[in-house]
Amino acid sequence: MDNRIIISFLIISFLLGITSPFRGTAQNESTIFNGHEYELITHYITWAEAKEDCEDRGGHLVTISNFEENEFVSSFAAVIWIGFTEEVNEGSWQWITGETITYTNWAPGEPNNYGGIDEDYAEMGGDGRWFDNINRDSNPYVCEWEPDYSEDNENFSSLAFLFSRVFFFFIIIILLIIIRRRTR
Ligand SMILES: [Ca+2]
Ligand SMILES: [Ca+2]
Ligand SMILES: [Ca+2]
Repeated sequence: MDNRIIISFLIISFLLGITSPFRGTAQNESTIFNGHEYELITHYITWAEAKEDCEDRGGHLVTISNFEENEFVSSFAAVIWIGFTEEVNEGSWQWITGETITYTNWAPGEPNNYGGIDEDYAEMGGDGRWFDNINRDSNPYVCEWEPDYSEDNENFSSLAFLFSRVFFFFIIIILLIIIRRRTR
């Protein structure tokens, strides 16, 4: 009787181990392009809030390296925030990831600090053209996950998963030995 309870407990522990919380956070509804993951988040919030939300999700507000990436990202929505800003130094636009600027696609006359108001945050229009704007809660946004990041995360997860399996296996063997000795 006691042994049956203990064995049932061991089986349940083992099954729980299969779903142990070691796997990386899966991204729902994300799309992969050139090895990077992208997801449109349809909250209409400020650029700064969008930046923070993407970081909370383990990625960053989207950065654009070339025409192809720009075309791909512009297909997500009519207007989105992108991770380009000159908030640190007026006149010196930078990607939030610190990556080198290899491509820009400003609309004619932009960036323009429209109406004499200091606009420091870039948004992409549906045609893929960029505009500077103020930090207002006006746009959805696209988060991006770098390929190296997700690979490291997966490798770590599968390693942790393997260790958790081996750990459970040894615990069960040890407990079974204890049970056998007691019942003799
Ligand atoms: Ca990018
Ligand atoms: Ca500005
Ligand atoms: Ca502008």
